[in-house]
Amino acid sequence: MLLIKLGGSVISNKKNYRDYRESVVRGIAKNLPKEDLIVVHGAGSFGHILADEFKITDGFEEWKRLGFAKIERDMLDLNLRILDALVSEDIPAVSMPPHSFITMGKSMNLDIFDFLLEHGFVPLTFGDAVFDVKRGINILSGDILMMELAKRYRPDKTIFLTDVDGIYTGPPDREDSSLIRELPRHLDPETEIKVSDVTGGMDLKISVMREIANYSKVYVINGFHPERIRAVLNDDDFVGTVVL
Ligand code: ATP
Ligand code: IP8
Repeated sequence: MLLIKLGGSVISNKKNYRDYRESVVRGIAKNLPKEDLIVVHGAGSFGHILADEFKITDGFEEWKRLGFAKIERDMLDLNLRILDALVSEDIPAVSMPPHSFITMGKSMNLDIFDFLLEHGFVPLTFGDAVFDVKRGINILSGDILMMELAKRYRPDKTIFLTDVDGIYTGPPDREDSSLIRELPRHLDPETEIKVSDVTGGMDLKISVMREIANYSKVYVINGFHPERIRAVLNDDDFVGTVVL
């Protein structure tokens, strides 16, 4: 089985609200297997901009209600576009919007995924704005869904697509940063020096990837070069990072 996350930085331009990258997503869809597959996508500029503006992770307040509703609308819009790209490539994808079946603070019931997979469907889910037992509302990251799905299904391969070639020793646009080809999942002093300059969202993502590496072989590759998905699936040489 392949578990893949289409990162928000690939499917959208994160700087511009609702700026979708249609041809990129269609290119990715063409390179995906048609079965034994679970697809997760990020929110990119369809989710993060309003999530920050309405401080969704700080919990519910009345003034946030419309912002929350707009994020749900935008995420369903993004999800439908991705669903269309998959189905157009004859991938039998079925969408599972997290806000309709996951409440944060309760155990995550993913049983429905068993039914989909048993019947040969391809589950499609995404990072979403969801309800939360304690805070009322919150953000559930697609990376957390990746972790839960990897734990449950132990896919042979797990791929994260981002807008750069893989995990770098520091900010990818800095001249002294270099691509890390192999990242051990276990923390050891030598590797920690390598990734010591990784900041922000990527820092958290790396912990998730390391956790997933206990259940699956994890790859980080550039979604703007979708042929690299095939290379990973065929065990050919590829440009990117493997976490093992
Ligand atoms: P989302 O979480 O919205 O789905 P995503 O999965 O595509 O998005 P981001 O959170 O945007 O991922 O993280 C990818 C970004 O992290 C890249 O654009 C890259 O510039 C940045 N980044 C920062 N430090 C590093 C690093 N050391 N290695 C790789 N990328 C890094
Ligand atoms: O892009 C975040 O999911 P992610 C979801 O996978 C929202 O981190 C709505 C911001």
